[in-house]
This record gives sequence, C-alpha cells and structure tokens, in this order.
Amino acid sequence: MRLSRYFLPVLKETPAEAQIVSHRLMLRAGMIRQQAAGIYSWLPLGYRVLRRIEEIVHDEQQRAGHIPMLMPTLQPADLWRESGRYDDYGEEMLRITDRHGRDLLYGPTNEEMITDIFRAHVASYKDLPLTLYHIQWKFRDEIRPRFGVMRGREFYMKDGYTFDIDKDAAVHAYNRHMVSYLRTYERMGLQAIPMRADTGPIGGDLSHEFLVLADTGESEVFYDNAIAGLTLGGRQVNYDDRDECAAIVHEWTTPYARTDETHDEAVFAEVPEARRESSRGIEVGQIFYFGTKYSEPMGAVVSNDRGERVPVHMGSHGIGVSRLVGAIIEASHDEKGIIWPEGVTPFHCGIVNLKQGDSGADTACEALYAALTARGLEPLYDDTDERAGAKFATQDLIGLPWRITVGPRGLAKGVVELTSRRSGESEELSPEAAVERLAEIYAGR
Ligand code: P5A
Repeated sequence: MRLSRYFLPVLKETPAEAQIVSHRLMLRAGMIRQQAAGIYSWLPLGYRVLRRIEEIVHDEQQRAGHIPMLMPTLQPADLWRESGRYDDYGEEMLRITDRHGRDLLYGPTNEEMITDIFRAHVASYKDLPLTLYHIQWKFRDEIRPRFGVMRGREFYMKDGYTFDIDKDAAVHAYNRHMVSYLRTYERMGLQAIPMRADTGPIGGDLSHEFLVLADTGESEVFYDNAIAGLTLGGRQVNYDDRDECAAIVHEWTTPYARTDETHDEAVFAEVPEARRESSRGIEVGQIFYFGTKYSEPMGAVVSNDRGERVPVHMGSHGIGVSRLVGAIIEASHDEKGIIWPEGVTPFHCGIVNLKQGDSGADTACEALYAALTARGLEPLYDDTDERAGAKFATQDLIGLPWRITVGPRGLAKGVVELTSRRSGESEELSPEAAVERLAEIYAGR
C-alpha cells in the first residue's frame, strides 16, 4: 500500500476522552472512530488488525476441529423465552420491535440460537461430538462503555458451542478449547493466563477466563508466578487425544491463578510468598461448561447408544476479537506508539523514502516494494512529501514491527537501513538482503 493513496487519518493531538493508552493510540493512529457511546467504525488500519486477529482465531479453531458458520445479529425473543433468559438478562439486552410488533433482540451471545439449530438437525449420539462456532458482532448495552474497543457496546466475538453425549466428552471439549485458546493468544504475541471464573448469566459451574496482565485491566488478579513462564511454543497437539489435552490443562491450571471474583486468600497463602503476585488483567476470553442448562428446557435431546433420549451436554467458549486489538496494544507499546507483534501487524513493514522525488531513492523504493510484494509481504510505503522526522513519527505511532529507510546517502553505498520497532536497533544492508531478512522473519506466519 502506498501511503499517498491510503486513508490513515492520524491525529497529532492526544484525544482528551481516552483514559487508557490503547484507546489513545487507536484514535491517534487513525484505527477507529467513535460513532456513539461504545460503538465504533473500524478505519482501514484498525480493520486490518481486526482481520488479522480474526484469521488467527479461525485458523486455530479449525486446527482443533471446530466448524465455522454464521448466525445473524438479530434474534427472535421467543428463543430466549424458552431458556428463561429473556427476562433474566436484564438491561444489557437491546430489545427491538419490528413493524409487525414482533420482539427481537440484538444478540449478546448465541446459546439459544445454536441450541435451536442443533435440536432441528441432530437426533443421534452418532453425530456427536460437534463444535460449531462463528465470529459475529454482539451488542451488550453496558452501563459504562469505556476504554474504546475494550468495553464496547457493539463488539466482535468468536463464540463456539460444543455438543457432547455426556459430561466426560464435554469436559474434553472444554479442555480442547483451553489448549486451542492458549495457542491462539501465543500466536498474537500475548500471554493469556487461564483463571478460575464465575459463570454469570451464561451459567454452569466450570469456567475459566483468560487474562492478559496489564495495569489498565479491569479485573484484579492473583497468581502464582510459576504460571507466568509457561508457553506452548511449537508443541504439536493432537486435539482428539483426551489425555494429552487434559495434561496441558492440568499444567496450566495447577498453579494458583484467580480473579477477584473467585480469589481465596487461604488457598493463595499456600503458594510460597516469593511466588505470590497480584496485579490487574484484561479478560480476552472465557470458556464455560454448563451441561444441560439450555438443552433441557429447549428440548435438545439425542438418542444414546442404548436408544434412550437424553439432553445433550453443552459448553460455550468466547474470544473477545475486537477487545484483543486494545489488549495487544496495552501489552505492547512505548511512549512513541504501538509496537505490533509480527503475528497481527497491519502491514509487515514500512518503507520510508527520505527523499521523495529523488529519482534514485524513488526507484529503489519502488523496487523494494515490488520485491517484498513478490515474497507475499505487504509493505506500507510512505511515498508522501512529509519531512523525514514526520515520517518516522508516523511509523513509530502506527507500530509496524520493521521499517526500511531508503535515502540517497545509503544508496550511494548500496545499502538501506532495516530498523526494529521493538528494539530500535538498525542495520545497514543491501536492499536484497533486507527483503530476504523480512521474508525469513515472516516465514510461516
Ligand atoms: C462464551 C461464548 C460468553 O458470552 N457465550 C458465548 C459466552 N462469554 S463472555 O465472557 O461473556 O464473552 C466472551 C468474551 O467477549 C469479550 N467481551 C467484550 N469485548 C468488548 N466489549 C465488551 N463489552 C465485551 N463483553 C465481553 C471478552 O473478551 C469476553 O471474554
């Protein structure tokens, strides 16, 4: 993309309404625009990051054997009357009446709708296990939407629903989700710690939230720092293997890690004092096992291998896709701006032309642009007439992990400069070597 033809409305001033760094940086970097309280347009740069995150979520869901689909944002109220949640959900639910006087709602989640789909089409244990998911906009009329996309009213969520014949099978589905979520967050450059959680309006008695540690998080968290070093790394996981998934879950859930909702001082006191940590965290996902809470009242029954009709065991599993954009920035920025992890960056690198209009510099930048594109990389080429200082400031603000700087002085020596946004370190190398280096960095991403 050439910056002169792009739409990147960066702000010079820091917007007064933004209280936390991710909100400030998303506004300053021209990623979002607020349209109403807690409702945002995703401008081109923000939209690119949202899409990258969504792609990682899809990829890891399908790796775990989960099936993508799409349900609508608007739902009939009658489905929620069947489960009893139409009245229980309260004021967070946005209720709508259509021209025929029918009650609808803008979905805050989809347990009822998926249960309806299931009961219409599945009748036998032979069709289980089944996990269906979608990534769709949700609406919750939060009393205090704040912190930009972190606590929006309209927000983008991946929500997956599991159907199993009994509790053991459903717990495997739960474990499989936990493992796939750990992989998902790691690919985004995040460490998200699973913590025992309350179940709130979703229900059930088994639930974990995934928390990214950050001072601006809304939850207070308490944990054994033995968990902070755990990574899945390149581990290959067989998602059909119950023991393997259970072992990983055991590894991640044995050290103490809870939010203020479930915190127990007496149990925490058993962790050696030097390892006890308390801080704040951002909830980027939550998983639930709730058995037959929806299948029983809604009649989602299947025949088991003895020919008996039994309600199916269910769970639901969510990732805050739009919230993750903010959470990643909270975890990865400095005083100059955002620092995108390679896994989610909106462009793979920036190209800064120090002397726009100089035929040598222009030709070298065009050649770099073509060479990077031919390697499957997407550069953002700053071909504007801004002075070098302003170009660097924009690059630092929008946070692309790598920048190639091209100017007549370097070209006279046959080199360009490759700079890491994270370390700030630069290296002079030939344009060909710079392309090669970036292709290596992004291989497999
Ligand atoms: C699980 C999937 C559920 O709704 N039903 C379907 C279950 N869980 S949840 O914890 O309530 O939400 C899942 C994730 O969505 C994000 N989230 C939000 N993001 C931005 N703004 C909001 N107002 C908001 N509310 C929830 C969180 O990341 C949460 O973990």
